[in-house]
Amino acid sequence: MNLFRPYCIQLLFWIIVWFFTGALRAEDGYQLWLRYNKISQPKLLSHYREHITEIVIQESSQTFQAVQEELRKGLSGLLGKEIPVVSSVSQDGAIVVGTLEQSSVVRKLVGASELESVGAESYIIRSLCWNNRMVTVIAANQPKGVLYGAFHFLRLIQTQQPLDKLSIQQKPQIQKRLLNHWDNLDGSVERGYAGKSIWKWENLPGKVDTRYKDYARANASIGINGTVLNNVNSQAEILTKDYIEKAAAIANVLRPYGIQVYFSIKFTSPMEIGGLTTADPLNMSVCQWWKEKAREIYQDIPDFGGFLVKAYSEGQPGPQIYGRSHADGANMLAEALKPYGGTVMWRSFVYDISIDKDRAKCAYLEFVPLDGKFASSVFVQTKNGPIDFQPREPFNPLFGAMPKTPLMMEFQITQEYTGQSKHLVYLAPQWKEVLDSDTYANGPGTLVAEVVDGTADKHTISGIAGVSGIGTDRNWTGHHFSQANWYAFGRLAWDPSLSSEQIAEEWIRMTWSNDPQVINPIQKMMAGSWEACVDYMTPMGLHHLMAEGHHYGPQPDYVHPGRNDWSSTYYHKADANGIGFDRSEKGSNAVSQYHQPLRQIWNSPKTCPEKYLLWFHHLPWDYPLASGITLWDRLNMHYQKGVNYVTLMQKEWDSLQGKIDPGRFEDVENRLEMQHENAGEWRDTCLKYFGRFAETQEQCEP
Ligand code: GCW
Repeated sequence: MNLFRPYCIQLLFWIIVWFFTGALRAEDGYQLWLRYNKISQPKLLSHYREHITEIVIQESSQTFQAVQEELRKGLSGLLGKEIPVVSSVSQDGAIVVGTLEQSSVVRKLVGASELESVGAESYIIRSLCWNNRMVTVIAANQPKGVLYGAFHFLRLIQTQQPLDKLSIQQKPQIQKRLLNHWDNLDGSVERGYAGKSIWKWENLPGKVDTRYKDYARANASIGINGTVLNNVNSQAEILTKDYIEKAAAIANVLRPYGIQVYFSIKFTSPMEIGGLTTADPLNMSVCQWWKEKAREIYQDIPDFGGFLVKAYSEGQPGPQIYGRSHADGANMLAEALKPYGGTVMWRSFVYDISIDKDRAKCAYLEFVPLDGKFASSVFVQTKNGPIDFQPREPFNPLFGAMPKTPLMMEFQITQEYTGQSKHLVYLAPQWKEVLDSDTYANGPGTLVAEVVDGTADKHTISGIAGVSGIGTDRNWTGHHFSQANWYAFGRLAWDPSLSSEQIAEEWIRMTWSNDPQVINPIQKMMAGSWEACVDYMTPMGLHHLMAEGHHYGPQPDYVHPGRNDWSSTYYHKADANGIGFDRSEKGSNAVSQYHQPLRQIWNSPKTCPEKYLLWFHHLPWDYPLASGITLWDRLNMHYQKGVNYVTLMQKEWDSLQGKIDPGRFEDVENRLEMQHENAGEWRDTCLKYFGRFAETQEQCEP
């Protein structure tokens, strides 16, 4: 007996250790921001337990099953006890969830007029006193709105907000909020850094991966309502019967979560899989083929969203082969989808430099003349900047130049040019900079966000797309912090006026911890991480200095053997006389594609903001900046500043040891170390290369 005693004490000791460190047990990031860990502060917990005692649901559609499942899972996790689902209010703390049409309780609590004006995806969450009972109602016109409301309600608890006196009304600012997967049918992902494609085409339709449902939950929780399953560098096979059936199986999982599926299509599909000899959009048999194809798709996927098209760009075929325009191609597809309400998203990512030697000008020159020629269900999907998802670009001048065409914004969530899954770079500030830019299209105060949400030009459709960074990695995105970019994309798509700080705080609280000692350092890390990346990669308006092909590290000396505009030297134009791309009136005159006063401000190096200086100007190395510092010295400062910030992020992160679960802590720690090393490489390689010119330059005439 005595011999046994020390073991018991030891066991007890370990049980106590296990209990108190329970919250820090290794996590792998799979749950994303939907962790639903039990609230640990007793006071808060009793507040929530008081306000949540039962879930009142009277509906049973698939979406309502999803709502019920999520609320049960979320609330039982957060509150640490089962919350019963009932069909009528029986006590204080009832959470009444439903639509006006189907739920008699909702009808009693909410006036029809309140919901009438808000639209299909909107919802209200309100604290009420009813029959002397304290209740919370989550109500909407459509089940989908209720689902969004339920996720919002869970978020309130996850971020530890009080639940009394709730009065929330939400409505998405942008209608189509899509992820674009650049996933190939062989399971690889173009510009994917988080493993393989999550779509297991070889197992579909028979075997449906359980991950699809978690994908749907995560997306619905941030309001994403559509997903393009395959790469814009498309393969015709996606339109074969087999693949339509496979996609239908995915669509069945996503549907209850309000997510429609879309395909990227290859323009020559009628020839490749349809046996036709042409893909000319004005040819009757081609039009007929697409109509038939649309019919076939909608038979299997009744809520199919539509087609995304990369045409006549980077080797993809397009209507131009037949002497037809982008509008001819897009309208033919729109006609085929019309009976079913499908949408066409025609990309403006084209740069035929026979049109203009400055790649940044090409899309504008091709697309602006087509404004007004697209069918009403066609979006022109446009990247945020005029080149290609660079760490920083001025906004794409197409925003504000095609008032008769709804422009769908395309952001890149996957970090092709921003350190891939090795660098911690929070991209919301980049997207905000673009969305908040004034195009001056209808006079001062016509923001890019307003062009995108349709209000600037009174469009009835609006859309935004993010190129997905999702893969089969256990944590979905490779870097744990890349999850923040997925999250932020969804939140900004819902409401572009949210601040990047606000979004970061929500995400941190849900993904890491509600402890201010964790929130503050992570906020700090994220806040400056994008600017740091710009600094150590491409400061002051530089762009496309990345290594050829993989686009990860620096290669400022790269010269493409065949295409000038695929060379780094084409973009920075460094020589003994200076550095930068002259896009002023004296140069390519790309400034003329912007409205006044931007055109004028950006045209002069004196007034052009430093962040765009070398985007618009070629300047001598000793060009004196307003601060009195020379351009070359300033460039050096930026590169160093970027690297310093990574050191700061490392310090902040190290301060969190013991406050973050060890699995995720170490993973991020290791990646920060890599980032630091690589940021240093960027600085050293670029400064060494530019220094060859800068430090031999003859001095400017005073
Ligand atoms: O950024 C470039 C990428 C290509 C991509 C292309 C595009 C899908 O390097 O990989 O192709 O843009 O957006 O079409």
